[in-house]
Amino acid sequence: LSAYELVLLRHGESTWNEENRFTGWADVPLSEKGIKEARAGGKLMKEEGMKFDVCYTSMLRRAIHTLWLSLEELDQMHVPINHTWRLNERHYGALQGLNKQETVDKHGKDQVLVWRRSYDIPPPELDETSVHWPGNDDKYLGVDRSDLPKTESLKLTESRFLVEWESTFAPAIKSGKKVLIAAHGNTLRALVKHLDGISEDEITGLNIPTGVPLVYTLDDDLKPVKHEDAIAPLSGRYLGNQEDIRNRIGAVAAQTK
Ligand code: DG2
Repeated sequence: LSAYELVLLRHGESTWNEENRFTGWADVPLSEKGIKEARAGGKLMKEEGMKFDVCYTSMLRRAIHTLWLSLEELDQMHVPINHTWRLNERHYGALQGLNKQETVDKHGKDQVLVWRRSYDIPPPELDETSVHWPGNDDKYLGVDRSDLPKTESLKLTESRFLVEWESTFAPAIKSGKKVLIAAHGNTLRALVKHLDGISEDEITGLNIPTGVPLVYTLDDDLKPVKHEDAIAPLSGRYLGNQEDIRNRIGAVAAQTK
């Protein structure tokens, strides 16, 4: 029986996570705390003796930098890194840059929860004159303009991410490569929803903490094998102090009180 392993890592805290602002495709750096979290994530993987053959990340510096720092801690900086916009965070549309709590004060907690966590309702769209429209960013010159979002629900994020899962990530895992994916809160929610077959209802309550490696064991069909330390509805296990991790998951949910 062959078992595959896949490690997922949300980037460390960004400056806009720290300021509690909707980020999406805005390319903000890690905060000081985020840099420490990224290094700590790398140390945890090193303690487990993990070795990687290939890494995938987004086009956004908070995920890329997190990957660099964790590979440095792992002493595996030679491992190839591939970037794809399909791992970019869910585009937060016209909410990008706004403070999450101020948005609650203006639109109400329920509306903001719909924008943050509903499965298929996207936040309000931005228009093509906005600095937040990816068509105005040279990083995405190689991407078909019709693929560039003006806003995205989790459902839309999942469908554009799955293209890369099917064409690249899943074949790499099945070829026996040890894969590390460094990405974002909502792209990783989309990924674990797909892996664990989490329902549209249940995914609304799922939050992913920054900088904590999440380790999946997958069977021949890339179906997850439930780990005894898994926090439901996930089958994978988070590395590190489990109580601390639960607190950090709660803090993500509490960003909009
Ligand atoms: C956060 C997630 O993305 O925010 O876009 O604001 O993972 O890149 O920091 P990340 C953002 P929430 O959906 O948890 O509000």
